[in-house]
Amino acid sequence: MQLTGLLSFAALALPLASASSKGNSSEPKPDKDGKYWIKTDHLKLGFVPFGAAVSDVRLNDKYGIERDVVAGFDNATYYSIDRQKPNFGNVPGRYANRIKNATFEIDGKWYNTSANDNDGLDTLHGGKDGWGLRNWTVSSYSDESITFSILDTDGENGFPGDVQSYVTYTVDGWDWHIKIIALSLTKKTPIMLTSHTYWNLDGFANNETSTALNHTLYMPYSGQRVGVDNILIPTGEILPNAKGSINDFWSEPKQIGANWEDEDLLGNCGFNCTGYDNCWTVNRDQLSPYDWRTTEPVASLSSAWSGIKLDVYSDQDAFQMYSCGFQNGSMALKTSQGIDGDEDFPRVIPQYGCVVLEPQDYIDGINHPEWRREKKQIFGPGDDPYVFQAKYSFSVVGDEKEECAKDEL
Ligand SMILES: *[C@@H]1O[C@H](CO)[C@@H](O)[C@H](O)[C@H]1NC(C)=O
Ligand SMILES: *[C@@H]1O[C@H](CO)[C@@H](O)[C@H](O)[C@H]1NC(C)=O
Ligand SMILES: *[C@@H]1O[C@H](CO)[C@@H](O)[C@H](O)[C@H]1NC(C)=O
Ligand SMILES: *[C@@H]1O[C@H](CO)[C@@H](O)[C@H](O)[C@H]1NC(C)=O
Ligand SMILES: *[C@@H]1O[C@H](CO)[C@@H](O)[C@H](O)[C@H]1NC(C)=O
Ligand SMILES: *[C@@H]1O[C@H](CO)[C@@H](O)[C@H](O)[C@H]1NC(C)=O
Ligand SMILES: *[C@@H]1O[C@H](CO)[C@@H](O)[C@H](O)[C@H]1NC(C)=O
Ligand SMILES: *[C@@H]1O[C@H](CO)[C@@H](O)[C@H](O)[C@H]1NC(C)=O
Ligand SMILES: CC(=O)N[C@H]1CO[C@H](CO)[C@@H](O)[C@@H]1O
Repeated sequence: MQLTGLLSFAALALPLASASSKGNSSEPKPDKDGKYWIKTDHLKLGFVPFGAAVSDVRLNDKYGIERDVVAGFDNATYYSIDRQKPNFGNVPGRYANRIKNATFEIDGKWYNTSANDNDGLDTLHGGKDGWGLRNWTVSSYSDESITFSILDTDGENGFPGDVQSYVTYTVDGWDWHIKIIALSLTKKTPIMLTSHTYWNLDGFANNETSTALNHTLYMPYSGQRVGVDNILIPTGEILPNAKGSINDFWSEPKQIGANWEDEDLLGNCGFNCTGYDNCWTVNRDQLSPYDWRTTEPVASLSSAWSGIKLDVYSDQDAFQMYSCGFQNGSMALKTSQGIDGDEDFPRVIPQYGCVVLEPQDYIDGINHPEWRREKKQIFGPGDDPYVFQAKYSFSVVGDEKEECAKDEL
């Protein structure tokens, strides 16, 4: 059984490792800050081994000014030093989001996982030593692509069996591609992964507002969401997002802050929390056959101030969005971000200053067998591997240079 698993994994890993043939992949070398960069003419992305995290996403805004649109730290070393562990840009694992009561059952056997959330009531992002908080290995690196790998062994954080995982990030023109593969080598285990990136499409340099509440979000396939209790544990209910309600981002694009005055928004993201930290389902089979790479994005986020727009294409069946309600100004911006010398805009991430977007599967599906997510979330030796794919496609709306070029034609 184990051999079959390894063989099928080797077959899968090969095309991964040679995903980008250009550039020099002989010796992975970070810059002086410990960051690994991949680039195109339009995008410059930085990565660190801690959590296999994206540290920087840089592109020009509509004025031609370079913006760094993700939260992160200035250097790789600080990711391990920082005490808040905000999961900036990382791959949480082996099971993203929450596990109710830090326990689950597979084939009649109960397992207890590291209870690192809500004062020990549940597991968050794989537990206290989850994948997002470990240094991954750089297993291949070129000018346009980087692959990180991790081996998570039997019993770590309470999960059964060895799991080997690879994440490959590739850039191409205006697109950032993410592919995550994980193979369960020895026992049946839950696996659910994502990319946990905090976005501010103004590079935290908007001189009219420091929040991201004016960013516009559209999730055309997300008419429903996973119901949660007041500590954000799924109740099992799949709830409707009626047209015009606070959680409706499907009927038309809407600013994140559009319903901020609505009293329903208090408690929508847990006890005494105003805003969003919710898992929307992605339902599109019934509309037409789709190709996740080319059919409409599952989510689009844009900011009129910078003109930067992000279209998220993904093969995942759910989508978490968090409006950064727990940020409180205690995280410093990177030197590449913010506004210098303006006391109205201190160089920190304010509450609601970012938007976290996480394509993933139905959260805590392992404790809701009635949702029938087992093929997507439980993997054993010899099974097909867990696969996550996404394409983050950028564009700049109202680019003055582009408009000029058009006028000249
Ligand atoms: C790749 O990098 C190594 C070490 O940095 C260097 O010796 C080698 O010449 C490079 N090869 C190419 C094709 O650039
Ligand atoms: C590393 O990054 C942290 C946080 O971004 C910063 O406070 C610190 O000064 C940096 N250290 C060095 C040596 O650059
Ligand atoms: C899991 O935790 C529960 C509650 O603390 C305990 O009763 C049970 O024995 C534990 N199971 C295992 C397999 O450790
Ligand atoms: C990750 O690697 C960095 C740099 O080598 C090191 O300082 C840090 O202690 C490591 N962190 C963990 C959690 O292993
Ligand atoms: C705000 O930023 C924009 C874009 O960089 C710039 O054009 C404008 O002059 C700035 N306004 C102020 C008041 O600094
Ligand atoms: C934010 O959006 C609202 C509604 O569209 C608009 O009235 C307001 O001027 C915008 N604020 C900023 C600072 O861009
Ligand atoms: C709810 O949050 C507000 C600040 O957002 C705080 O002032 C208040 O004390 C909190 N209430 C409770 C019951 O925790
Ligand atoms: C901000 O949040 C962090 C992390 O939860 C906490 O450690 C810190 O005490 C908070 N600071 C303030 C001023 O509330
Ligand atoms: C047995 C046990 O601890 N049950 C708890 C599981 O988690 C919910 C919250 O989501 C609690 O209400 C239960 O008490």
